Amino acid sequence: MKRVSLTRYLVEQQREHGHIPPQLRLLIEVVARACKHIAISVNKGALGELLGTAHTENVQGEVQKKLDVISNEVLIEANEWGGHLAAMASEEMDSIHVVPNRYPQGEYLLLFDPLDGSSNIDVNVSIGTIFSVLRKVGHARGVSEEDFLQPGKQQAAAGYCVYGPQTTLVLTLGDGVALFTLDRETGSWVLTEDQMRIPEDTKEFAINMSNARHWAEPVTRYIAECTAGKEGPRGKDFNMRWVGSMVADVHRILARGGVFLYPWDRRDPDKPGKLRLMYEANPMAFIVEQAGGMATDGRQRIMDIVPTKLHERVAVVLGSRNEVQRATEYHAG
Ligand code: AHM
Ligand code: MG
Repeated sequence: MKRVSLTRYLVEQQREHGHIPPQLRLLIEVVARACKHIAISVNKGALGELLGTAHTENVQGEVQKKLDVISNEVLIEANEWGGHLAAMASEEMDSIHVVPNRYPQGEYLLLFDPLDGSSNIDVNVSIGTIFSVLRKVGHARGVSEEDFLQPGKQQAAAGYCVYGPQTTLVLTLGDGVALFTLDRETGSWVLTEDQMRIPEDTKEFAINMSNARHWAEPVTRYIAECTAGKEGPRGKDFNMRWVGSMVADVHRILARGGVFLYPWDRRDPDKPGKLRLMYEANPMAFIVEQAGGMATDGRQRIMDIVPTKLHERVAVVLGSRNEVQRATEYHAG
């Protein structure tokens, strides 16, 4: 079997389709390398004294874990000197990180959730890194938060890494979705699946059921119909899975279908949802759509939303097309 490394995949994509500028290729390779680094730290766990809290809070008021902070630093350090970026933004940083003057400025903007699924870090359950790539539009010198406020449909690339039983990288450059698995013996990312497709129908849903009493009516109705099973209006039994790490839940959906919901709820009615639009929902929506699935906030396509701030939150319904469509129609009604 021909082994295709990430580097070879990118070179061949460039030759065949000519849509990967050198700076974007470098960006993807650098992020993938940083993820290997993060994977090593995640693996060490208690042996590296890397578990537990960092005793700090991020801009969203969440207590940071040591590995949240380390992963953020790894991504910043890996990406700031290569000349491919103008600036970065992260779940773990209040404001944007502009590439320092001592390095050349590139044309891309990188956003990331350095370690998604923080509550699972200390319990040895799959966690991951999510990233989104935008172009810096306009040629004005300097870069500000405004430059980041682009709808998700303008993403040049998106991906995530799962640190689980296997370390995997899922990537889209806007031409389908490819899966790479880290070969720990050679240290290289090997293409293990190309053009991934999400089945249009599913019998599996993912939602945090403990919030059921706070949901809005359309979500209550949708889930009630799923749990009513064969005897209910859907006429089939549904299964439920909730890892609590979006990367792992989305990856399962990419692999075998399903629907993931993190809806608005009454616990904090002023927040549109829990998940963050720019570095969680948008990159996942791009991947899911590229695999034939669908992603909405219950009303509109996630990638059409024009962000008004960096850390904006959003409700999320994504996965198998027919289920997302149904849940979204319930909201419209
Ligand atoms: P994080 O970025 O701080 O880890 O939070 C996001 C996570 C998602 O990975 C996951 O889907 C969700 O929060 C789980 O939330 P809950 O603990 O409410 O089930
Ligand atoms: Mg997250």
